[in-house]
Amino acid sequence: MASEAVIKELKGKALQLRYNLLEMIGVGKAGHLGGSSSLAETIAVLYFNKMKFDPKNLKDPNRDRLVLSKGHAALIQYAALAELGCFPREELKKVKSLGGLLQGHPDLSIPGIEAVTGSLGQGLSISVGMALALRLDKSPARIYTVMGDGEQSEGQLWEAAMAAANFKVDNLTAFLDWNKIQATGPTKEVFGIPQLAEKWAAFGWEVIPVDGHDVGKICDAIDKAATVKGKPSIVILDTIKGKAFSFAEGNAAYHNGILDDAKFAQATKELDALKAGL
Ligand SMILES: Cc1ncc(C[n+]2csc(CCOP(=O)(O)OP(=O)(O)O)c2C)c(N)n1
Repeated sequence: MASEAVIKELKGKALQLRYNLLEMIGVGKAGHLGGSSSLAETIAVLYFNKMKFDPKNLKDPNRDRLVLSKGHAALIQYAALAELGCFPREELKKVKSLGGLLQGHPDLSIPGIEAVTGSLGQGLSISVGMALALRLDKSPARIYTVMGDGEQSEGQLWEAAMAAANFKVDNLTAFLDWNKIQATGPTKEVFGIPQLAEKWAAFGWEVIPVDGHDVGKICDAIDKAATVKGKPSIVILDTIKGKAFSFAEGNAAYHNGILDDAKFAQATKELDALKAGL
C-alpha cells in the first residue's frame, strides 16, 4: 500500500501532467484533452512510481516499457516524459508543428516512446511480442499497455488477448481506460461492448477493476497484477473522460476539441483550485 506521502506526491504529479496538457493544447489548436486527462493518474503512477524507467538510460534492456495503444492520447505520455527530462520542456509548445519533436501520435523518434501507435487495436499485439521477447531474454522487465474502451471494437486486439493467455504472458499488464465516451459520443451508443470485465476474464486474463482517478488504488492494482503468475492481467480503470476540466468531463466534444481563450482560462483556474486543495 502506498504511504500518504507517496499518494500526495502522485496526486501532485497527475495535476502537473494536466497543466502540461494545457500547455500543449493551448488556445485555438485541436488537442486530445478528454482521453489524455482520463489517464493522468495512471500515467503519473506508472512513470513516477511503478515503472523501472531511467530517463538517462532509455535503452536499458531491463527497462519497463509503456505502449500507449490508444495513441491519440500521446499528449499525456509526452507530459510525463517532459517532466522526466527525456526532452526539453520547450518542445511541449511545439507539439504537432513542423520542426517540433512531438508528433500527433507516438513515434520512435521521440525519446522514451517504445512503439508507434495511433491506428487503434495494434498496441496489444506489439506488447505481447515485446513481453515474449523479454521472457526469452529472462528479463525482469514488464510491459504496460494502455487501451481505450472505444478501441475494444478492434478485432486484432482480441487475437492478441487470446495469444497472451495462450502463451501465459504474465509479464504484461494491460489497462483499459473505461471512460465510456469515444470520439463521437458514448461508447455504448457507437459500438456497445457489454460486460467487458467478464469478456476479458473469459479470454483467460486476470481482471482487476479500479477507480482510475485514485492513485493509491492504482498503485495497489499494479502491485496485484505483478503477483499474478501464468496469465496476463488487465486493470479496468473506471475513469471520466476530460477529468478535472468541468466543461470537458463526459463530453465527446473535447475528445479532440479546441479551447478558446475563455475555456483555456477556465481550465487553468480549475487546475489552480485543485492545486490549492492538495
Ligand atoms: C483503426 C482506427 N480506426 C479509427 C481511428 C480514429 N479514432 C481515433 S480516437 C477514436 C476513438 C477512440 O475511443 P477510445 O478508445 O474510447 O479512446 P478515448 O475515449 O479513451 O480517448 C477513433 C475511432 C483510429 N485512430 N484507428
